[in-house]
Amino acid sequence: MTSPLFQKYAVASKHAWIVGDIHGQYELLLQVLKQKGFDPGSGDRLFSVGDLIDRGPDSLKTLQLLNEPWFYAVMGNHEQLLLKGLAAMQGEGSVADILNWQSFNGGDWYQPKSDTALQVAALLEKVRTLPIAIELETESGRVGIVHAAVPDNIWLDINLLSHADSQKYILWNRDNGLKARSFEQGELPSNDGNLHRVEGIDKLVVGHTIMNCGHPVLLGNTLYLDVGAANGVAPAVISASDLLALNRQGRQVS
Ligand SMILES: [Mn+2]
Repeated sequence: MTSPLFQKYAVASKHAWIVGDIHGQYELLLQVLKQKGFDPGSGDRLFSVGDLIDRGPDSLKTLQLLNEPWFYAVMGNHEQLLLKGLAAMQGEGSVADILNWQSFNGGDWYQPKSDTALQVAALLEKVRTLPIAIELETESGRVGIVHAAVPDNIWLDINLLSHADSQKYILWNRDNGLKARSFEQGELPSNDGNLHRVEGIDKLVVGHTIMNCGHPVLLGNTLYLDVGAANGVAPAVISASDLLALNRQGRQVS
């Protein structure tokens, strides 16, 4: 059960690392990877929840991570904004698609007919074919990765993935992310694993909704990994082995 939209990888949990939203923070990402001892030469691989680009200083460099053999990503809503914006610049779409990316969502690093534009064009097929979901199968359990959320808290009906409505939900929905934020702020009484559990997967990792507390938040079996790279915070990185060992009581995830 695999498709271009849903990619599965069998990988040792200690070699699978997951990174939250990067948003152009290339240097900060490299620092974190160094700190964590991430080493592609030893077989380490990095899986991204999407939103590689926009808002931070080095969006082209973070998009070019797609060229690295050790780097994998699901599509984020910012990659979708880029695709729609670029299509509109070619006459397939509306001015609103361009403004929505470039004026309202940090896509102003891209200038048509520039050297950057040429380099983005060289990556476009890779962006267009990013999966919506990735599943890691490790010796310690299975990890699901999508950008924002999974419909009905169920992992994951592959038939949903080709529907535009489901894709929109998976890339944009903030309901659970806002719950995680409320939980961290003490506004949600229970972190009962059953209440907030996503069925059909051991751990789910998402980004998209910034955890204002500045560290990842675990609610149920979902780890919310966007710590605010859009605002200049270093992207959060965790190994699958650490992730799978987290219990639902864990508040602070370093
Ligand atoms: Mn996002």
